[in-house]
Amino acid sequence: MTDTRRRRSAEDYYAGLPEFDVAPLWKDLGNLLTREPKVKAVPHLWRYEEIRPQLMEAGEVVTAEEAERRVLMLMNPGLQDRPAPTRAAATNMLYAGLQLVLPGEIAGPHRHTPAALRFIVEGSSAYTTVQGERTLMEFGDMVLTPNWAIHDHGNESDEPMIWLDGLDIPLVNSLEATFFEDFGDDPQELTKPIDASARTLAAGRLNPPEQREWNKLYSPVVNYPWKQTEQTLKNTAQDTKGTPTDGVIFEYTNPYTGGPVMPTMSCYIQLLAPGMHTEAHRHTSSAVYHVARGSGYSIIGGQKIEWEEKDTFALPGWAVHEHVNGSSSDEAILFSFTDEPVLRALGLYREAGRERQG
Ligand code: GTQ
Repeated sequence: MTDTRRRRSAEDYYAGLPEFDVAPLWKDLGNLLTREPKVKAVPHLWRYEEIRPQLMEAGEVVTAEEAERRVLMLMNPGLQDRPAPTRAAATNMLYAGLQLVLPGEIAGPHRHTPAALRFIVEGSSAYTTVQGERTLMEFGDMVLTPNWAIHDHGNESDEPMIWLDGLDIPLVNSLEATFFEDFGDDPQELTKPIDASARTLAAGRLNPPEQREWNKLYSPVVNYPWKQTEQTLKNTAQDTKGTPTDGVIFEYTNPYTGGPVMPTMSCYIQLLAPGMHTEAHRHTSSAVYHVARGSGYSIIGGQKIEWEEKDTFALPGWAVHEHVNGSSSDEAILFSFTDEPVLRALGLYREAGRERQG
């Protein structure tokens, strides 16, 4: 049988394809399968000195109760053409925000599938209650509110409380796996002693028998207290300058597994000795850094980010970076959270050394 059809022009062929909801791979291959990650997030600094007044003004515009959570979200300028559910992002998959709870305020209990962590920036002894366990928070404490854990905040002290929120909202929204449930305005009932997990578990070496039954993907510890964190850093810094790329660095861990605190995000604390200039490297994971102590700069993707105490900055995935402690007398301490556990779990974590940029 002979085919008597006249072949259409290629142009007509392409024009006809959308009608069938198909498209030619060969026209798009280079966009779909890039030689390296094409990262849209940009290196960015949020200066506390600038953001704090904006946040305090939010305290006059809206109550914590009205707002549900009074948070200024840190919006990465490179991601602002995304749709709303993933635009609120400090890096590709990480959300960050600064939250204010004023004296006497309550942010009522709720839960959601995106997981959260807090790093306390300012204030003293406001609380977060997680699944019936209340923790009183101090500067530098790192507090977990994992996937689907009921949590509420309140401030019974007489000073404002401000902390950095880290959540995996862009990731969970990309996966279309977000659920949310509200439990009203009253604080949840306390079913455990205050700071029970911090007092019994944070040493990380002595675990109770319940570790054998723990079947959650996250750490049983609610609060990783700054006192212990800082002491560990300082003790170690007396003996060593730590790793070439990160100085003295520790990962916060789930004491039952030694693994990251949550399946989607891991947290680190690092100390840069006076004058330290780290080696440059890059990795596919992204991170949000917060300056706990000291001042200096980081060079990220060729851009100099000059940071001071309480500033927050974004490290996009695959961006070459190095950190410099700008002081010749004082230590610098950086807190960070990262999406590294996701990339590792999926076999997508890569790391490479690079020449310094400055
Ligand atoms: O404190 O529960 O920054 O639910 C975003 C969503 C904080 C919180 C955020 C939240 C919270």
